[in-house]
Amino acid sequence: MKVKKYVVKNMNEAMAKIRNELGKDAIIVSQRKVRKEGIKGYFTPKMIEVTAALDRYNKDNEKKQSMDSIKALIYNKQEEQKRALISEKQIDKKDKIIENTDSANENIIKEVIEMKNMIKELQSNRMETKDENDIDSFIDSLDISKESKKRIIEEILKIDSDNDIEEKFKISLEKIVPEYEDKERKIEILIGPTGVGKTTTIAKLAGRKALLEKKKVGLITIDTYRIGAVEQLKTYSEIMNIPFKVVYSIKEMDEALEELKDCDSIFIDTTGRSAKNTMQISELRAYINKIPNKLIHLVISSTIKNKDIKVILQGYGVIDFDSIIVTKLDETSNYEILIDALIDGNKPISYMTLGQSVPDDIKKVSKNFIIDLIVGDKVI
Ligand SMILES: Nc1nc2c(ncn2[C@@H]2O[C@H](COP(=O)(O)OP(=O)(O)O)[C@@H](O)[C@H]2O)c(=O)[nH]1
Ligand SMILES: [Mg+2]
Repeated sequence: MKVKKYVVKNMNEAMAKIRNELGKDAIIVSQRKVRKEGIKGYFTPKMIEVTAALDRYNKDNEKKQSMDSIKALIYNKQEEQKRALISEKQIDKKDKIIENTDSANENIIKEVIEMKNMIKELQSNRMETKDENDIDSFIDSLDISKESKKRIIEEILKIDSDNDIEEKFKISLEKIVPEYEDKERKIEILIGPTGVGKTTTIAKLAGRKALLEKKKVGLITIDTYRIGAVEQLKTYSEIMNIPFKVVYSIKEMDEALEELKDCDSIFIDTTGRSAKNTMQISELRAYINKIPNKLIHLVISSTIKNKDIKVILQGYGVIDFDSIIVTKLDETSNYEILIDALIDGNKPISYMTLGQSVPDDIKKVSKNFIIDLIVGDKVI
């Protein structure tokens, strides 16, 4: 801490001097009107005495250095006081700077100001450390992948506010969670691993379109591998009385789409593929590439582990899907898995499914809904 007094005619002069001598980081500690010393002082306008300080304390210093600087400060002050006692009051006529020439009282005031600032600085350093510990233990408590933790910490550190860690977490999610923009496309395709709920979700989406929106809906399945898979969707199509086509080859896809051309909406169900089997995924991609005017949703289950989510999203990453549908949220209360899905997938979540009931247990979700769910402001 460097403190200097300036006796000047006006504040402009003071600012120029402070800037020149102490630099732009100096702060003004006090200012008061004074007279020049001696008889002359009564015949000249009052001057301003400005005290400015420059905090030279380096935030990055270790504790030892801060202790050293306090020791040095105290030593300097003691020396200063000794000098002050034996020296005459003087004004340096050249630049009107009074340095180390004030009374012992003024030195004490100066010292108190410096010590106060020093304590403030040490306190704020301690708070920063406490804050960092808070962030670490909070992030550690989240059941998410290492990469997701890193990403959230990055966002939290960008936040320049006094909010508590939970609020900072929420603010960071605002940056991470994208909003799903509903693109009206005639064809919607669901892809994803086996058993996550693709067929059930197709039935829900088709049912809502047909029953609630009164649209003409068609269903196609290319899931001809699993025994019973065709029957499952066929049963739904019969209950809802909507046309249903089974496609066994890429060529048949064109024909099925042609036959359903009068429909407002067509939903296509696919076979569950292992995300690790690149051959199977490439085959699926070949089917999908043939389909025009489409929206692709990747279906994942909220009941799987974080590391599996990563594998699925990486494996399916070769297909340019538009959104993620998260199923079976009724079976878990770990909504943190949504963070991994969003960060690993880098795609918005469009729907969540919350049970086996067709067509009721599905919900289109907004960014705010997802954030509230993750931070615990909402339960489902
Ligand atoms: N609890 C619960 N079960 C679901 C949900 N969605 C689907 N399922 C069940 O998950 C199982 C697999 O669903 P299915 O649609 O056949 O999955 P697919 O293999 O991806 O087509 C079935 O027993 C469904 O009833 C859901 O949101 N919640
Ligand atoms: Mg299925």
